[in-house]
Amino acid sequence: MSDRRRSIQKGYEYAREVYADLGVDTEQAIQAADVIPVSMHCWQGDDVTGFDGTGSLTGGIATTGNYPGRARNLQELQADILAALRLVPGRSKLNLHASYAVKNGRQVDRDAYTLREFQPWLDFAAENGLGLDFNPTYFSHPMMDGDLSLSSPDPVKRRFWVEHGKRCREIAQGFAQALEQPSVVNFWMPDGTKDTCVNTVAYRERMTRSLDEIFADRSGMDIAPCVLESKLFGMGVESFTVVSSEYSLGYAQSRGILPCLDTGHYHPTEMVSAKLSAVLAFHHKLLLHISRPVRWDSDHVVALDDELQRIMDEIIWNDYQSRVYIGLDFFDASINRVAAWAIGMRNARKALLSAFLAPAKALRQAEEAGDYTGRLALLEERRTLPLGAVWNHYCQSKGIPEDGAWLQQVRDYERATLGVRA
Ligand code: RNT
Ligand code: ZN
Repeated sequence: MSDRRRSIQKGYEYAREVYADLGVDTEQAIQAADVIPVSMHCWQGDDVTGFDGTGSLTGGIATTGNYPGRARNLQELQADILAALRLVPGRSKLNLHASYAVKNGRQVDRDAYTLREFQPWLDFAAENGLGLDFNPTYFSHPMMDGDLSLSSPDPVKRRFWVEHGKRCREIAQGFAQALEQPSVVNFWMPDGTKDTCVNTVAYRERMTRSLDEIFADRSGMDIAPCVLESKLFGMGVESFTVVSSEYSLGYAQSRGILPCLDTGHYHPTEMVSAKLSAVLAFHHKLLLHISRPVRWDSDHVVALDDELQRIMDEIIWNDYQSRVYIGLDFFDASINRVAAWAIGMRNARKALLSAFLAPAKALRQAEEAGDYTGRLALLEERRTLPLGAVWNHYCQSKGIPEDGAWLQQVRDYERATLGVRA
């Protein structure tokens, strides 16, 4: 046995005792965390460029940085996704955007896509034991009306995008049937205005009519649940966003679909972790887009910060596992993109593991007894429990490189593969 292996084992033995003293079984925690699906977004690998669009990113979102090695085609993107997933323990799904359609020279546009354009992705998912989630792409396309899609005053453009939404539902249903697991379809549209909008009602009425058409057919909602993602603002769309938080919550509730909460889509002091039990008091399920906003919706790589931990604590401590779909959504082009994926995914999984390892029972007992002093003391001590020792043991037991070991694999991959992309 290598020295490193031995020291991870020793660390784990110590950690197991520490957690046992708090009434927590580390093996059970590992098992429970391992089976929770986390959906990895495909768009970190190519800076949200996709294969079918104008090549430039629109819709008020942006990637910054020009780190070498961006994936430029299906083969490169799939290879990079696998390189990242080799560094992530637990059950993963892949979250695709419609702009990653594989047309192979066919003249077919987004309003007419079928499963055929996504067959290579479906094969890839099946071969690698991945679930698939899906997103219509309402940006980077000539049929966008500036930053308007489903709320555009132009009926031809609106029609095109309504049809796109319907096609995406059909495709996701195909994914779900083939992979025998749900495929979540997330609708995000950048629709809004740069400057003060004086007829906000007209935009919202058009949006509602378009969405109602897309969701009129209720079949397949169980295997391909539909979700509406809200937003506060985008670049060039600063003053008015049609699908704001209130709109998305109200629409989803009244129409029997789900809301999506993206952690970057609120005012800077508003926390998604604080919204989960409020939203789930009235909605059956929701989708999370976990990102990291730095001063604005900057989509930095997900860090293991207080907010990520609070989100996972809320999910796990409240037994919301089956009611919250967890997806990641960030795009950083300033660092190695495979490493960006690995860091974000490993952090999401670490926070999940930490939520299961936390002395939740003791914390609740303190709270119920009115012992807020004890609650705070334990919450603070929880921060320095030996999570890393359990994590490294978990990684090792799954054949995934532990902390300190995975980055070398990325560097090797960079030297052999990313670095030779001209
Ligand atoms: C944009 C939304 C949306 C996108 C992806 C690419 O602000 O967060 O989810 O990031 O669909
Ligand atoms: Zn998002």
